[in-house]
Amino acid sequence: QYEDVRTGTGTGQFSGTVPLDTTLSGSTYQLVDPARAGHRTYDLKQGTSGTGTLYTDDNDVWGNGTQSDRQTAGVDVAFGAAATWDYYKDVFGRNGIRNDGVAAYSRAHYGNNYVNAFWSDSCFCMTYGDGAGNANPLTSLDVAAHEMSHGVTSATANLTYSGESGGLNEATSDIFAAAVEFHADLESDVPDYMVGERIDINGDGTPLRYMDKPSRDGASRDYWSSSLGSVDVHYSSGPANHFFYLLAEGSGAKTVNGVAYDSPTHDGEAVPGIGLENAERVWYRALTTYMTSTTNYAGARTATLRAAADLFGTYSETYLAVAAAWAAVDVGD
Ligand code: ASN
Ligand code: ZN
Repeated sequence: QYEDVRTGTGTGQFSGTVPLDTTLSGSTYQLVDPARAGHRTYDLKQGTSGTGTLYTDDNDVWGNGTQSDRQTAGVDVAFGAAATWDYYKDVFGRNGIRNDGVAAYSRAHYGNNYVNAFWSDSCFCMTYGDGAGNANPLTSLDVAAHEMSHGVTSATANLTYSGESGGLNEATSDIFAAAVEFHADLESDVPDYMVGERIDINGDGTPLRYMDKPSRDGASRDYWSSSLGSVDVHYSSGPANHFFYLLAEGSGAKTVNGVAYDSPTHDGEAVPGIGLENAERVWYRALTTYMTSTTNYAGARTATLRAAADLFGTYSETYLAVAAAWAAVDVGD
């Protein structure tokens, strides 16, 4: 099917003004992205099922950054899907969520006062609520990358969404949410190791989750313990997020892009950072090559050590840093 490829411009609430790949059908532009397998973005118009209405526009200038414009959320989630697609393609050569060149789709304006967003395997789609009260729409780049990465996890390790494997599933989405932010490197959304910092879901400007010291949110665990498997998956992700931060940036106090972090370790031991991009490669290879649906924290340690051995050599500096970062969150010795 012939598609007339256009480059439009959108202004999201979080993305700022960004280029958007769109499609011209007759005299109407559609939020259909021909550069990324035809990813489509829909306005659910507060519905909770089906696809609602495909976003269309007369002049290929989308949204104005305010919530009262229905297109604004569409711009943010279309941009988030594109940036996440590009991240997996550019960094890992992954061609879409299932690596089969098939696009998912996105649905904005789900329900009323819905303060969440989610991935669904059954529709192979991402869905975003508008928030409520103080909480902004759940449409920021890290939220989109988090949800889309649930699709990647489903298509690869398929980590079961409960117990320790559930925490690793959640951590995988947080890890790639941060990675996508750094890769996109937006001026309007300075890359950081926090999740949901633009949403203001707590109403006091604090993020949903912190990776340098997960317990900063008041609920996430910093370290593995034998009770971790009975903790909600959004909090049992903590030790793996903490591992990842330590592996990327190292322990102690550090400022990245003007944001201050201070990452503790279990026994006060120092952990060297190997850099974010190397840490991403280790986690991605572990996820796609060695983790399975039942992988627990001990298994994640083994999987990442194997990945580091494949990528950098057994007992390489990187391999030893992986071991040290796990020990620092009390996994292995
Ligand atoms: N936004 C949540 C998440 O992706 C939805 C859920 O609880 N699964 O983790
Ligand atoms: Zn999640």
